[in-house]
Amino acid sequence: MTSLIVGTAGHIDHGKSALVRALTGTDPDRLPEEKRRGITIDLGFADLQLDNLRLGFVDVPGHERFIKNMLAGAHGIDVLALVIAADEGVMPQTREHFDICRLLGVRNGLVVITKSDLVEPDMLSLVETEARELVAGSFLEDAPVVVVSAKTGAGLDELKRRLAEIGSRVPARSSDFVTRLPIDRAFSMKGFGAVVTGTLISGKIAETDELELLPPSIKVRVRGVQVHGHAVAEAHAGQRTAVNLAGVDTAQIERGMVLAPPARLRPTQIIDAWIDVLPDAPRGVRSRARMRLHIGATEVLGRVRVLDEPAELSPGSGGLAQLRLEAPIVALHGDRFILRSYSPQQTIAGGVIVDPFAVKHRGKDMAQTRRLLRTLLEDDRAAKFTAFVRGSGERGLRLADIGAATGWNDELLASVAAAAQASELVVDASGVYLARESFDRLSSAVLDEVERHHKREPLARGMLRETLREKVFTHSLPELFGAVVAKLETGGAIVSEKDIIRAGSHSVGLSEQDAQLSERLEKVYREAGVEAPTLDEVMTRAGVAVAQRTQARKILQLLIDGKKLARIQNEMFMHADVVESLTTRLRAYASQHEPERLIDVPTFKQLAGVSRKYAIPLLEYFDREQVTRRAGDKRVILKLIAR
Ligand SMILES: Nc1nc2c(ncn2[C@@H]2O[C@H](COP(=O)(O)OP(=O)(O)OP(=O)(O)O)[C@@H](O)[C@H]2O)c(=O)[nH]1
Ligand SMILES: [Mg+2]
Repeated sequence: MTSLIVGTAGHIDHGKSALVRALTGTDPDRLPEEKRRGITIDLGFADLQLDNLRLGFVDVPGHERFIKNMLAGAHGIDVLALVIAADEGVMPQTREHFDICRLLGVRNGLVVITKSDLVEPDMLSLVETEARELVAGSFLEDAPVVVVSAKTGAGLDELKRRLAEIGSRVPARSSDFVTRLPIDRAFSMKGFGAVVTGTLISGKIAETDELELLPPSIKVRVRGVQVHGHAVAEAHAGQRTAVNLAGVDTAQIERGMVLAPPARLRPTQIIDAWIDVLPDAPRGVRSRARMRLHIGATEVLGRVRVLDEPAELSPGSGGLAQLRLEAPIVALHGDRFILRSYSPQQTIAGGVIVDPFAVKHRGKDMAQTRRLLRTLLEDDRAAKFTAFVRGSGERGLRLADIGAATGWNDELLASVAAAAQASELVVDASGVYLARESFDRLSSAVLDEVERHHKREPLARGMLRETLREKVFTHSLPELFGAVVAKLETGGAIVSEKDIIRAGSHSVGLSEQDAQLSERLEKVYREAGVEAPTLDEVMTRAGVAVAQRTQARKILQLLIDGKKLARIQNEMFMHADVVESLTTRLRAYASQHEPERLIDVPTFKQLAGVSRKYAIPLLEYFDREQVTRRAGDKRVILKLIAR
């Protein structure tokens, strides 16, 4: 069974609703005001079964004032029924509706000349000629023109035959996209709560599904699904769908919001797009002009900034532009939209979303921006993926970011990512996709930064990881820091030790004078043994002049970094050889006191030959180094564990 959406379009009073009723038996005009005034105000719905084909009708108002409502229904159309009354012929909204359907990318349909009972045959052929002229060069160029009367029923059987024929040729909706239902109606039903309806443009919705209502981003649960007034286990793409929702109040739901799987799609307010201005538009599209954007079932105000030169798109021309919206919407790459002027309200242009999560572009990057956006307009998905990633610069993109921009489902995302990586333009850095050139730029920025640090601080071991991250990676996704550093480490360009990063080639080079100073300092500590001197004493014993002390402290740090000195406590240092011989003595003592391996403080003082002043800090040092472990007022001497 194939489900398709048939949309009516045409001038006011041309018989659209009467036609839908004659075909389906359902009057699409449901509002009391519609019945009273005899015009359609808002969208109406009906359905028709033709053998294996299930047609969902979306009937739109012809009145110029209700074009906004017409647009909310026109976005999901598979098959257009362009209705022209035989007694009036082509009228302004015949043209405007047809323009809209063309700009929205409708690909199938036919022309229906209604009210045939009201005119003579030669009038009919005149209207038919007029209709042919209107659709010349469009997707309806070779479409059937069917003449009917809703009043007498003439031509209705032929119309059904034609609809079935067209329906059999419409390709199935792509299954590459995640579920999306733009909401065109929300109401509450006693005992059920919130119900929303819309054309399910991709994916499926089943009972108990968890979904998200966007833009407000509210988690909801599906309590029930209906298609054409009947409860179903699951609704499919291409069906008029009603969903009963738990987790939300009807008052929170507005036409134009979207149902999608949780955490997949994201609202946006800055969009890069391609715009085509209608050849007979009353004006062009200028930068900074305030306009109405109609997309899916929503309307939003915003300003346009033309990205191409010149900064105005004249009637009949097309170009890249940025849309800055006054409220968030859900839009995906490839979505079609309509632009209408703010006042008077006229249809000016249509377009396609290129990058739904755009940034404000800087003039100097404009050429590159335009190149990437043009690549995104082509069909090659791997090239699109690469363009999205390159467009993100040094920030990088996660797969979920590309999913939110395109609506591609997991399988498609994975296969396109693989294809894009094969091109070698894209690097997968710990789940963040980054353009090769950005990866290289970040890598050389790291090397430059580290080198600069070594130049500035030749006696320092290297640079703090955090400082490096702050200097180079402020605009990148957090995973990138580790990924770039790891890559540079593997190549040997840098070495990272705990919280310090240094160049692979960096060794602290000492001048002749500093080397002598270093030796003198080391000698002082070696000779002091366990009687660790204060820093002042060290300076005096090593003969360091007051003016030299800052330098001497740096050299002390190098001795610590190089593990020549051990920090016992604060500024109490001992030579590493001294500590090591103490460790050896401790272990020898332990092996004579198996299996307890216990030692108390007085015994340790004796063994080490130190006073209490040094004994306690030393024992605490050994605890930290896991040579000993405190057990009451004694210590267990731990066994040496081979690493
Ligand atoms: N004689 C005759 N009258 C028709 C026919 N179809 C519609 N009408 C009449 O034309 C008027 C308008 O018909 P609708 O179906 O409401 O027109 P519409 O295109 O839906 O109008 P809007 O929705 O307001 O744009 C009504 O009075 C209908 O009864 C037809 O085939 N023959
Ligand atoms: Mg109507």
